[in-house]
Amino acid sequence: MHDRLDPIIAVSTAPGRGAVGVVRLSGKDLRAFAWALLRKPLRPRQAEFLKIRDEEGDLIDEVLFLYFESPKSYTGEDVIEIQGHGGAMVLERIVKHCFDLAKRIDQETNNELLNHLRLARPGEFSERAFLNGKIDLFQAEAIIDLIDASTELAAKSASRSMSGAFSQEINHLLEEITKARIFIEAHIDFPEEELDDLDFRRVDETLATALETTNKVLKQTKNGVLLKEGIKAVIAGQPNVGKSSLMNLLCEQEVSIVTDIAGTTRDFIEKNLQVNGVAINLIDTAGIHDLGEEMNPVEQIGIDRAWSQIKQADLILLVHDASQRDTPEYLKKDEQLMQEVEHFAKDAPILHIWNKNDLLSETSNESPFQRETQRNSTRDDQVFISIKNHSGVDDMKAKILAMAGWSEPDEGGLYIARTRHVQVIEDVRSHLSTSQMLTRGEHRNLELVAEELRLGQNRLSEITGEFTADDLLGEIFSKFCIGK
Ligand SMILES: Nc1nc2c(ncn2[C@@H]2O[C@H](COP(=O)(O)OP(=O)(O)OP(=O)(O)O)[C@@H](O)[C@H]2O)c(=O)[nH]1
Ligand SMILES: [Mg+2]
Repeated sequence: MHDRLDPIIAVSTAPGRGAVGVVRLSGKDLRAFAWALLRKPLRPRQAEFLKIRDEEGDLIDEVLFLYFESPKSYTGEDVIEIQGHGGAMVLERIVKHCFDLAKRIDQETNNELLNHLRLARPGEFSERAFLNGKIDLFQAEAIIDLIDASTELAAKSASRSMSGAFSQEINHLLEEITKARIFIEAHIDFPEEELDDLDFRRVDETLATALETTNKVLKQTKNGVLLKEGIKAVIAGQPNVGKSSLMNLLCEQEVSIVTDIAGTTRDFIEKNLQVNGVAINLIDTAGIHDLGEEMNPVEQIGIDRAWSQIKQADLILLVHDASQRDTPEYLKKDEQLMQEVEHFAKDAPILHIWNKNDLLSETSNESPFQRETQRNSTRDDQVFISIKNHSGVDDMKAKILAMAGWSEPDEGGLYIARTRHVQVIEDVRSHLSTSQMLTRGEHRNLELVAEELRLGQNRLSEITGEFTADDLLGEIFSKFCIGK
């Protein structure tokens, strides 16, 4: 366990060459240190030009020096930022000089604290900001998400989360739960004041409102996870149905080879793209079919790899050939493939994409499939397209996003979030539903309602970090970069 009182130091800029590099220090009281470095009166938040020299008096670097006085700093402690030239060696020498200086001050002035100066762990500056109440845990997580953001939408959403807007929504929900809890606990404490039906209806209404807010927050959180993590979507299907054509269409470039020869794609092909701002890791795979007698080892490896991709997918785009939908032999194989994919995909949803719709109009309008097409086009897990004619593409994209768990953001806006938050909010929802059940009918039990609400309240507080175990904190901040 690192001591939370130790002053810490780190190079805050990314390793490698750069015009400027930043060394950052944070500690409860860095005035003596800042004075020893600067040798003139401290003016918080004002840049000072400074020549840093080593113990022998040789110049290490010419830097800009900034001092932020506690509590008006990123960490809430005293913070010093030294902006030097961005080379690994020069920054390392500045850090070493700071250690030497701290030791000297400690010897000369008996400043015990400075003797404990040590290198910061990853994320330790932000951890201190959290521990000192400058930001909550959700905001701290958003900081690293902003740094990691790979799309513009993810970056925008992360900065919105960082600003505390989403924490406010969580706190609002927390207030609603607290309100219901106070009402109920008051009646448990004063049982002589019997609750009548009207009171129970009031509790029921409060819980219904809280549940409504929870569902809204859950939708936003799921969107937030998608923005942060993106999804892995695997294109699968029988040979020659248009999988690689779909890959190229979505990537808007020729990444996969397309020919009319069945078995064109052998190895899987991977590409990162965005659909309406959501990052998708899209994978084209070899057509799956039974190789039978004519065992081709290369194709077999390709098919095995397709299966291994399907097993890891978050979403499967199962492509079918609509023009063969009235061919019993094709249908039989398709049926079997669908069952196998469902089995291996586990929880990943499957979007059925019926391609080559253009070929249908050339056949009879009375085809049974044609009729089914009309009937099914509104189903959420089916879409009919023609890559050749570019028809049905927008509908397909919308369904891809919807199946990935994306809901069109309402006035609540977009925030970045993590799977941990979704799990928390799902648990809160289940505590609220149980509470609601326990206020209704014969099985009313106020003690149990109060307990469910307490559990829900504690669980929700984990998001902002009011109620978070130390090991979870350690895990969260360890994902940060050093110096942040
Ligand atoms: N008419 C028509 N032909 C299409 C359509 N989409 C793809 N094709 C054709 O279908 C053939 C197979 O396309 P691919 O994209 O290579 O199919 P695949 O599923 O990747 O095939 P394998 O890699 O062999 O499994 C090509 O000749 C495409 O031009 C479409 O919407 N309409
Ligand atoms: Mg292909």
